[in-house]
Amino acid sequence: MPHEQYDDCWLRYERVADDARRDAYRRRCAHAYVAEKSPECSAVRDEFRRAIPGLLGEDVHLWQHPPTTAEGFLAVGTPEDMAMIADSVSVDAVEDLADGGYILRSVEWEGQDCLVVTAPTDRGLVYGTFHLLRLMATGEPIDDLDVREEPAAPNRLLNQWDTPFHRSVERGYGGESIFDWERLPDLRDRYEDYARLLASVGINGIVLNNVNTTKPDRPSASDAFEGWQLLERRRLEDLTGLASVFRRYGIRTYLSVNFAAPMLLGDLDTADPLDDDVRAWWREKADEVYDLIPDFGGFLVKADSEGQPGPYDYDRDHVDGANAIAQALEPHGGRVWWRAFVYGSHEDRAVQAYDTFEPLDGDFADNVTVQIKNGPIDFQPREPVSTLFGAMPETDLGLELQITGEYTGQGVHATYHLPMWKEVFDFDTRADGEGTPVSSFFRNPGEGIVGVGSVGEDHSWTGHYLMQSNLYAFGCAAWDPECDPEAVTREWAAQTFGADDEVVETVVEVLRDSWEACIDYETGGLGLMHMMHNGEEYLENHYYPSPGEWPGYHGASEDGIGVDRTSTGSGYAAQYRDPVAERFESPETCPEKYLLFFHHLPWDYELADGTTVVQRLYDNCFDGVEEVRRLRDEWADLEGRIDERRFRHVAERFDEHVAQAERWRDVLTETFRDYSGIPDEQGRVPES
Ligand code: GCV
Repeated sequence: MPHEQYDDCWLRYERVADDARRDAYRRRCAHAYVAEKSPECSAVRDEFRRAIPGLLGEDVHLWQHPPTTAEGFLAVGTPEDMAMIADSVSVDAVEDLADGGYILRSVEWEGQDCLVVTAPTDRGLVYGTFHLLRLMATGEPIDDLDVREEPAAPNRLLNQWDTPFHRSVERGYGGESIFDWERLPDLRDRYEDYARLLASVGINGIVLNNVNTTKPDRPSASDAFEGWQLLERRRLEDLTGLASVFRRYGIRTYLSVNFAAPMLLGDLDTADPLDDDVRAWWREKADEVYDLIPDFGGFLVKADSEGQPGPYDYDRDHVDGANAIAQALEPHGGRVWWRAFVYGSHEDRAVQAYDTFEPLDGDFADNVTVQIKNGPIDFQPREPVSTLFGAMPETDLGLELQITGEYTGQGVHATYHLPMWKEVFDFDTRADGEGTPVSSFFRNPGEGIVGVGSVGEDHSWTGHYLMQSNLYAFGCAAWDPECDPEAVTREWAAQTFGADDEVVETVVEVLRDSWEACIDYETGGLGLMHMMHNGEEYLENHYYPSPGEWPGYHGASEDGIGVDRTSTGSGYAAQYRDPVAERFESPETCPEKYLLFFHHLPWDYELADGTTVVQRLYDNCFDGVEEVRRLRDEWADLEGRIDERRFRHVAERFDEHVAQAERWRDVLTETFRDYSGIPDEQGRVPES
């Protein structure tokens, strides 16, 4: 049943239109046996109860015991749950699968058409179920299935930047937090629906609160509590029910913690990680957490970053800090995710994370993961990949991506991130042809891929119906970084907007082309970035153009533009391994898309096709706006083919998107014109 208060996103389960296809589904899935043994299995049963009536127009018959009957059916369980499963699938093949992996197979059993969903763990049964339902929701045949799937990255985590007790979400554009902290342990249906959305794309962990554990992002009516207080016993007790909701869907709960918690919550006068009392405090706290939430995942820490406390306060380093907390979690199998987002003490912030963390490689405890943003700056529309990937072979690493669109138009612009993430995954850290792209990392048990969340209380969850796609795509890319972006996008569009091919094709095209358009109008497309307004007003922050605030990031002067990050500048290029470093070091070989990130070049520097730098910047800014106009027109053509609510919402967003893209174009091109004194060849940029 559709929810009135909020959208069903891609789990709509609308009736399958094709009669023959529906009959085929009915033959194998109208009856089901799901092993009766775990919270995950009961979630699977609930999902069939929701999905089958929607897809087939009739209730699913769920057996209490393994059937012996003469009807086709669906069996969901591990091989030991049911003889039929063990007989249909090689037990060794199932046991070889990684946690989360599953097999889906169409089989004949006692003369009947049946289907098996099996896995070595119950979490895999949840994923296998969602895979099967996705096939049915997109009208795919299921009569000849032989699917074997397992995740590439063992940890696929969501980082909520929700600020507890303030109900807000930092950099969230979908309304206030869905988590009603004050009312916990009361649960809302929305929590379960969120867990379903996450599990349907393979996400297996959620950090419930913001990495900024002391700082609310904006004023709130409630000033009673702060995020770090989630570690108080009574708050932890309140969280147990929420953790159970996520557990049913194979999702472990994590918390962000404040490094100074022993002082904030305990009565210690230090948080020095080498102090015995501090270490004992963390041990006791970890024991308490696991006592209440036995499958708790661990702690995420932002330390010595943007005003948060950290080991530097005690002349210790990141290893000391991370390991002190890790030793407390270790007996419980918990893990510290320690962020590498540090800047402020180097003239070029790009070099700092590598300078700080690379020398520490090999010193972190086994249950520490160093969590690194995809690029060296901060989730800009396009950044070169962080130099830390491939530089810390002795350390478990996590890749942090941003699902929410902090710098890509927030809840207004339709900017799809999957093509950006693919560029990150495909980046070859050695360029030596030996297969070391970023997608080949994050395979160790302590490694993974992390997405900064985007959901809020809005009907659309993400503040923009089309931007639900970023959440979906994140899960798919974390599961399989080598995924085909076009296939993922089509799958999302078909589940979200139904089986109308024209709608699906248009949505796929709009999403595919949106990212490059954003790069063009927000940066000029040659590797510039970070030219946004840093206003005090929450909703203006990082949204409007304001290159004048950030001279160091674009390096514009009368003689040229760009930042010298070669050996004559900050030296960032040399942090890559050769031959990548060599390639970035010279403007002749540096890819055009990163050119001005690595080089300060004259305005009239000639690019490969003979166009000057300044002219290319003008052209790209104008092309970006044209592209957004084209995407808006494509969307407008869908009127009447999708429901009014979503059509209108996206159409209105597109009007604003075009207006804001024009604003970016005008501000940037005038800046380029003012510094360079060189007019646009086509006369589009007014003389000031
Ligand atoms: C959660 C940037 C963002 C902050 C964010 C920070 C981080 O500075 O603007 O909102 O804080 O990154 O990733 O820690």
